[in-house]
Amino acid sequence: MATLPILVAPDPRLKLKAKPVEQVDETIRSLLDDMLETMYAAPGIGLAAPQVGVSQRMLVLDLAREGEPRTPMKVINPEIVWASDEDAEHNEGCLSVPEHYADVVRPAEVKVRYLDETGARQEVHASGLLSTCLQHEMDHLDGILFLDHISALRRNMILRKLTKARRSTD
Ligand code: GNR
Ligand code: NI
Repeated sequence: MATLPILVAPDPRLKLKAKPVEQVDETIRSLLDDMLETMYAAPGIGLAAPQVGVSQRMLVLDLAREGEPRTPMKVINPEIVWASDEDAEHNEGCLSVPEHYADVVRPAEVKVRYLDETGARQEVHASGLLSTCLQHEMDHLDGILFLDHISALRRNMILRKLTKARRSTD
């Protein structure tokens, strides 16, 4: 296992639409394990493959709190098959937008169909933080960041700060 470097906005690779995983094989399983290790080390509650420079439709999640047993979830080729009419607002952060947070409105509940790490079809009905996090990670697969859900004014303010912070470390 290995931890992978996490891309930070405004990196153009975060804007790409990821390609479906064609075959759930050892290479994919190994990548998912590296993504989980990277997510736990960060630490974060979710990580999508494009954040580590892999343009494929897969993500990992674990909502367990520190000190609780781990509950890793590996999600391949996810699709939202149902979303509630009701919305919910949640304060979101992103490992690719370090140290910035914003309230984002999304459907409160979603039903997501996906493949697990054995290639078996799964479906989950998500609400609360799981719903928020699944939608946040699935956005990454389409090149969308939580910044794209807030006002252009706030988005550009955060992007300018990230660009400045990057320059000062170069
Ligand atoms: O660690 C993360 N926390 C978080 C909090 C609220 C809403 C979404 C998230 S996902 C984020 C990790 C990340 O950037 N995943 O793409
Ligand atoms: Ni994110």
